[in-house]
Amino acid sequence: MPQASVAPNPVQPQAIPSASARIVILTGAGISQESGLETFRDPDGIWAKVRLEDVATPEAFARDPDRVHAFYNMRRARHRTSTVAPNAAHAALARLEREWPGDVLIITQNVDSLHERAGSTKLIHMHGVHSKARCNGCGHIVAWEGDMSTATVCESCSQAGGMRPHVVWFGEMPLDLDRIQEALVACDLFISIGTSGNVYPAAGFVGLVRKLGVAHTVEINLEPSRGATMFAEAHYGPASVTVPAYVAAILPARDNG
Ligand code: BV8
Repeated sequence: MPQASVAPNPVQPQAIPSASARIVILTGAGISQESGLETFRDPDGIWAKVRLEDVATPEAFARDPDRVHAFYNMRRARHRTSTVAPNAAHAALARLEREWPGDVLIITQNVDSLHERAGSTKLIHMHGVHSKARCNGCGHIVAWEGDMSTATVCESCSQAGGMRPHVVWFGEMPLDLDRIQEALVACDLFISIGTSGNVYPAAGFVGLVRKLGVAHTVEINLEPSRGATMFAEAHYGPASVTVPAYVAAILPARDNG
């Protein structure tokens, strides 16, 4: 019986991390693109259809809250459709967390819940999440799946008009920056997946890691990002192909003991 031919792995890592390596992974909208969610800066992306200054800043919310609520209600509804589900890239990162002997932490810029739905648990949503709402009045945070409006009443302070998506807008401080800084300083491998490298402070993480001079840096993206030259290694192609291939390529070394 001829040996079934095994297709060569399309991804050949330049460096296989040691078993104790602490891995930090930054993800952006590109990892969710094949799950049916639009990216931001691709030609057909979200910012090609609406100005971020009109829907993703505190000033926009103060100026026209109905417009901002309509924007996030539309995106929240999109996330609820049954066709939007984790893809092979999300699944591969959940596998890496399960099977890698060292620490694995995902820092995502995404506000979708696809990493959690794929099984990842070590996860920081630095730009918040669609699935929560926050009261501008008292700061109360609550799980939120449906539409929201200026008539929505806060269950804690009973005020209306102040409920907003629990996401980080431009000009607002991202979440968990202390934990993120600690993880970046301590990591041995920094992997950036599906992000264009346009938005700070996330786009600056690779520079911070490089300055420390310890960790290996890998970019996995559809095409070179704005920060491409900062990475020691890069693999380009759809995340649903490149991420599972990269994870499989660094894990077998473990399988052989
Ligand atoms: C901050 C909200 C202070 C939730 C988002 C002037 C005034 C005020 C601030 C600034 C300013 N100038 C600069 C700034 C800083 C600003 C900034 O960076 N602006 C940019 C536009 C220049 N940043 C901020 O305001 C941040 N806060 O700075 O606070 C501070 C902070 C730290 C310390 C001290 C002070 C807050 C930024 C957060 C803004 N909120 N989202 C929501 O609505 O979703 S940002 C938004 O962009 C999303 O979160 C998104 O995740 C993020 C980054 O975009 P990407 O994920 O990279 O998506 P993009 O479409 O760009 O790229 C997709 C990539 O995937 C592409 O490369 C593509 O090739 C690839 N791809 C596509 N398909 C695939 C694929 N790859 C693989 N496979 C595929 N199939």
